[in-house]
Amino acid sequence: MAADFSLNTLHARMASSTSALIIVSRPVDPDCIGTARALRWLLAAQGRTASITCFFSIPSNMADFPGMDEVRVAQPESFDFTPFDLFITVDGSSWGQFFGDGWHSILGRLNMERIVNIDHHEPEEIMQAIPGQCLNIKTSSTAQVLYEHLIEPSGLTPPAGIADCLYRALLYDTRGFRNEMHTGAYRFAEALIALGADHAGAVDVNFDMREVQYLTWAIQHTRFISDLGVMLLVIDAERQAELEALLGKDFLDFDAIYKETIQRQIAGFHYGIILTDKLDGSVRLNWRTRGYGSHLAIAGVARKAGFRAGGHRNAGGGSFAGSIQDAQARLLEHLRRELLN
Ligand SMILES: [Mn+2]
Repeated sequence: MAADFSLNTLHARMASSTSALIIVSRPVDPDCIGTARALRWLLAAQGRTASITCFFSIPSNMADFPGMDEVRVAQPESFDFTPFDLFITVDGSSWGQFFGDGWHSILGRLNMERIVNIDHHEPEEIMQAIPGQCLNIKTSSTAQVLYEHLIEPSGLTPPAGIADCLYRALLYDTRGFRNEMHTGAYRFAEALIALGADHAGAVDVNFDMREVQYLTWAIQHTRFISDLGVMLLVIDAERQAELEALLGKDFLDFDAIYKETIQRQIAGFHYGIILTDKLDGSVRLNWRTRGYGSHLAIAGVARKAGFRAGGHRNAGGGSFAGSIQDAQARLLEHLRRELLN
């Protein structure tokens, strides 16, 4: 089994490491942070030193996540990687999710043999580059991968605070057991509750008012394309200026309610797509697909339309090199081709 081979490699790498760097992914969310904190605890409990680094800014909705003070935010270009003998990337499948757009030159400074990846996304370029060093299991969350393959077999008991982080990761990635349900997710949840995870605290969500403002704005700007069952939100330069005036520079951090309540929840609309002009000659793609029933995988259609695409089948993202007009036209053309033929 590939997983066993990777697990052995992972154990060997961890056993020979004295100072590990755990690198979290973009989007910075409860799964990557919760998993990173639990991994750091596990390594410490085994007598090893590890630190957690994030090469992106922390979104405002993650500022209150328990233990965020353990996460060091840094610039990858000026970061000193030399004190570390192991690099563990968690909860992402492509290099840019960890090292940003300049990932290629960053990788050139690292010993590729000292990188291991722990993840639950569709395998992508990291798997292609270092297949024997990836613990990639298709399951609810990277937190569950870590728990089942490293924490539980270690025989060590995580403290309540760590169980709580893992529980928040599980709830976030499954949106409260609605999506990405895989074998063992409830068992994992039950184990975390027994270890002291605070369920009431984890589900006590108070949305930022800006999420409501984003939702209102986004609904008004969404194109409901009935014959395709597609909801398309295009955020071009002009609309970005509008959003920035409304919500500030980090307006993209406030799309959670829209994504969860609109994108895959409206009868007759199976695909929720957002195209955002990155204003650097490229376009960001995000999608949510209804998980129930037989629907197209957007990643495949997007790739045919010239996008890079990855993530999960029903929730993912990607990018397009070119104008937002071209991105939109090509994606719609290919969606039409696939959906109406
Ligand atoms: Mn995840």
